[in-house]
Amino acid sequence: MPRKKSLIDLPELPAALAFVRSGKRFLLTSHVNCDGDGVAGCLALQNILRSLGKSATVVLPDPPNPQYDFLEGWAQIETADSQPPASKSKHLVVLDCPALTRIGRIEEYIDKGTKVMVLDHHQDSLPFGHVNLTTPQSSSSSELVYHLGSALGFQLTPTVAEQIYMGILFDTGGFRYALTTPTTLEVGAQLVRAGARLDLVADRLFNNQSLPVLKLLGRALESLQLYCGDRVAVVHLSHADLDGGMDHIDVVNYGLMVQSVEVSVALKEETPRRYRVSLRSRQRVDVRQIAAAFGGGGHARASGCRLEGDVQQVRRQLLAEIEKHL
Ligand SMILES: [Mn+2]
Repeated sequence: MPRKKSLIDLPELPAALAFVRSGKRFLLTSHVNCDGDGVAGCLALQNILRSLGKSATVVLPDPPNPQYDFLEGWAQIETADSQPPASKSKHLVVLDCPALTRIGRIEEYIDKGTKVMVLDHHQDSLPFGHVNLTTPQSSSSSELVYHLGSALGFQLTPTVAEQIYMGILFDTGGFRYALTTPTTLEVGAQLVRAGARLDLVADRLFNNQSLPVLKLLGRALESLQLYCGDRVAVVHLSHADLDGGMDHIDVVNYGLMVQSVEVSVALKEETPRRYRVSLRSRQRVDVRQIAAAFGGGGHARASGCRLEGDVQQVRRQLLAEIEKHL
């Protein structure tokens, strides 16, 4: 990567560089139900650290989604054991995670001597690390890995370029969401120049469903209903649907394809009567505030929370809150 002035303002960049230089063995992790940005960012940072002669292991709270198995290093990702390791890691990097409460069993990998660095781009990110390389100005945590690697003088390889590119593509929906900045596009160009195969990554990310899952998507769309004068779309997936593999589709995005819809909601019944709620908005509504009203968080255009009850209760509660913001 060219070593010139950083493309983005990161006040804690010097502290992040010192953190990397002071460590020998690094553990890299992300939030529970780690998404494409978290997986790709961890793998890219692992390669950057190894290029500096460091040892780096990716350990996630749960098994990574096989959708990302084309990324080099995916098969070596470890999953947190119920038995945490006897010797705890001294340097832990937590990517794409706004709060320490969201790393699940990885918490058991930390003791008083563990130095923690956070790389995150959520608006509501808490500075829970000793070093916090965080800014909502970045499209993704993977983009932050690019800026960190660049400041470390890392020479991009095709492998790392492709990993970072995938994380960015995932979080920006293919450079389409509002969190895409001019800097994101510049970084994207550098990554493609360095060998990221943009057609392959887009294909693997967006055209990578099995036929049964695609059929389930059809069923999910059948459940789509409009509320609040057709400005809110709600899809509902039962526990049985999720068991069928429906969890692998980001069904919430489909609600926004309806012209009149401003806010799209997906209710996924993770366990009976416990719903994971995903919220998306087209332009105006800050769905992070809606999620926050129920203890959740995220971004202005994409957020989530959890609610308990039967589907009618959950939907009623959400619609009452959404209506305040329409
Ligand atoms: Mn992210």
